[in-house]
Amino acid sequence: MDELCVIISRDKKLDELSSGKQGSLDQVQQLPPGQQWVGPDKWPFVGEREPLATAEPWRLMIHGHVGTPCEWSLEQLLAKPQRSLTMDIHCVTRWSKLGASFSGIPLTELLQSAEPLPDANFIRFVARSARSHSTSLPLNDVARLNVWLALGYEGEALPREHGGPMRILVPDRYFYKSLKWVVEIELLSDDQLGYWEQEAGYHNHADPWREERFIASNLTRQQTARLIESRDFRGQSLLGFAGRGRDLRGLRAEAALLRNADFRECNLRDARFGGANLSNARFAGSDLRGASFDQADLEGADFCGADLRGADLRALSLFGVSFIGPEPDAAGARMDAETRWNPEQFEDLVPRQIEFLKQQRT
Ligand SMILES: Nc1nc2c(c(=O)[nH]1)N[C@H]1C(S)=C(S)[C@@H](COP(=O)(O)O)O[C@H]1N2
Ligand SMILES: [Mo]
Repeated sequence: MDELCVIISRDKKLDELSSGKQGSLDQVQQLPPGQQWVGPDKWPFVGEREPLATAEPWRLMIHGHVGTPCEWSLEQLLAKPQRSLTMDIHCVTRWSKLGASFSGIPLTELLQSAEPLPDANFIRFVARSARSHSTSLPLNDVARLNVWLALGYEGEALPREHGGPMRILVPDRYFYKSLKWVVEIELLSDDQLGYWEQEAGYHNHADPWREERFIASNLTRQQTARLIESRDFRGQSLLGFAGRGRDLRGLRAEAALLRNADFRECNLRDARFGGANLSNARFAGSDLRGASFDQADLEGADFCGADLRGADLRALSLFGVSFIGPEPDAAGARMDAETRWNPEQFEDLVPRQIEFLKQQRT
């Protein structure tokens, strides 16, 4: 998981910019927070260096939740009208390359042929590489962000080390969403975390303008990877932890600071949150069977649709907690006779929530 990065000092960058080598000082303003301009005509290599060596000709397929699975050879793709895309590249390792010009095909065009089904919510890209590298996006982002299949770079074929003969480009996301050597595109109803997102704790949303680099913004990449591997969050400060959809079964998070954490759709069976600060944390759709929140601060936490069977909710504060959404047909949290809470804390809750909890005991 070694990433190469080129970092030049801000002063050197300003020198280069003002000596007119590329662009103008305006470019400094074009950089998202925490990024540095890589310099004129530079493009570092990051991650895997080469595709899998195979004699099979290049092709691209779209499958999964589609009406018409499709497959194209490289020649067929190159025979389609090639359009140009100029974009800024922002690598999570803090270098940015501005105004890179590519040619290729907008991905929406290829997706139209495959006829995505109504339950297709996510798109996953898989590389022809030794580790079948992958990444994913919400399907809506393909049109919104102008996602591209790139086949050329600055008038030439896309260099092999940079993903040639074809790669995905996702403007306005960190470059780890731009998969090199794409061979397979799969439409999914539920998201599946990609390689860096799963292994290194890279943020699954990856918006460089919001600095969504890692699932916990105050940790380094190594710390994040260790954290996920160990599932030991005890006593750690992880404000805004972006863990949506993760398998965190058996998590130890006693006394952790997890305000605003996103635990939606997580496996959190038997997780221990004793004494943790979970104010405004989101648990919608997560599996919390057997989890313990003993003396945790749950102010404003959202448990709508969570599975709380056997969970211990004798928390410090339930002020503003939701177990059921405001809509008349909303799915409430699932509870059973083993779910424990303090009835004295009902006064922390609004009437709709109290009514819901009472129904669980009748
Ligand atoms: N197949 C594949 N695609 C990948 C990666 C990888 O390791 N393998 N790394 C990602 C990361 S982290 C970055 S920053 C960019 C780097 O692309 P580049 O080497 O062309 O600069 O590719 C992305 N796509
Ligand atoms: Mo990256």
